[in-house]
Amino acid sequence: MKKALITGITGQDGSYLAELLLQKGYEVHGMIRRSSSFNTGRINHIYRDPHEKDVRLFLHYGDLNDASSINTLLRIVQPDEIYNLGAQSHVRVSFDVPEYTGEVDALGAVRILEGIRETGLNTRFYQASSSELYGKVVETPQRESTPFYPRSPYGCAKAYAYYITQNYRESYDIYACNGILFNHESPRRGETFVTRKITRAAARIKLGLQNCLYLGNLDAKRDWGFAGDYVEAMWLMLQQEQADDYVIATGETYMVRTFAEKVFARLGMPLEWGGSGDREEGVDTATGKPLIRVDSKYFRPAEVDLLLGDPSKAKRVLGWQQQTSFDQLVAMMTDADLALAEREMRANG
Ligand code: NDP
Ligand code: GDR
Repeated sequence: MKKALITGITGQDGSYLAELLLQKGYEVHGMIRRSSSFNTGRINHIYRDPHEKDVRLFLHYGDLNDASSINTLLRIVQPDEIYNLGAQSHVRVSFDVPEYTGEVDALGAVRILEGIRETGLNTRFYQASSSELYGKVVETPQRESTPFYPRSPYGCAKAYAYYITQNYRESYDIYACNGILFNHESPRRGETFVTRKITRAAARIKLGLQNCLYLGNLDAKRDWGFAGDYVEAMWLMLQQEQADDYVIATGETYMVRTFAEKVFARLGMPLEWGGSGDREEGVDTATGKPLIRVDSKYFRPAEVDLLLGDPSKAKRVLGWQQQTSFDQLVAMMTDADLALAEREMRANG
């Protein structure tokens, strides 16, 4: 039975990847952080008491900032594959906590790679690299050969992790891959990322639980896919003869405002746009009520205006194919958040 270790197992991607690896018959070990309230909500449905029979999912306390916890985990688990998904993953927040973001997102990766090198384990390593590496537009669509121009402390930290992963591959012959993943979303997406923030608020507005949604830059363009499709690509990268780096994307890009329009339209509240800049509003065409307003506090000191990825290498070499379209993603997330808002309303009486 193959053993995998996942950092960031409690996050969006970690939960989908753990499901996938369990389905494939792996023994799955996840690093979790101690927190004062439960942070395992995304994996509770697959977790079983380790005293039961045939349990294949095990959770261990640790932290990417704590090399000794990483080394202990490597020694006791001896994983065949490590997926390094743990990160301070919010770009806007990285401007508030730049040093911490570097510790976790940049040095976290080298702590694991050093652990692999030191223990001499024959472990394959996946690094969660990001389209934020591309940052300011140099060329589109962005592909493996496109130069990097990160625009945030998060992007800079991920650039270090990207290069150190390549460096350990070349220096020590470690099977180490970078998945350069473009934005991917799901009903399990953190609630402060823009897609989920929109679907959650729109559903609550629909049910009268909230009046208005405040957003930042409506004109940013993103290449949004479904997280469930993208974790398959992570696994495929570690099953090849040679380690390499791959872009995973849909090849389509949409503005934040388009995502919002589609969500509100699906809920029967088609929007029209009025005002401009900080005063721009998304107005309900039926009632004339502003449902979206712009708040400049959500603008970033430096923005990534346009992401559009070219996944042709992953298609050609890995045989990876996206399964979920943009419209299906919008529908899936909107419907899930409507159901959640309905539960919230029932709970409130
Ligand atoms: P999430 O924010 O949902 O999950 C991040 C995970 O990292 C959580 O499990 C979190 O734990 C954990 N974590 C945070 N800090 C530490 C730490 N110091 N030590 C150990 N674990 C830590 O992110 P996603 O699932 O969306 O993304 C997964 C990875 O992929 C991240 O590295 C992200 O930067 C990268 N990425 C994501 C993309 C996307 O569009 N989703 C695109 C490209 C890259 P806790 O639950 O306790 O907070
Ligand atoms: P991103 O995702 O920064 O691309 O990073 P996010 O959803 O946070 O922002 C996408 C775009 O939407 C604009 N935006 C807003 N964003 C947020 N969060 N909140 C708002 O209110 C808002 N209004 C407009 C942003 O300015 C931005 O242009 C995600 C993360 O998952 C990273 O970890 C990952 O590496 C990249 O995707 C690829």
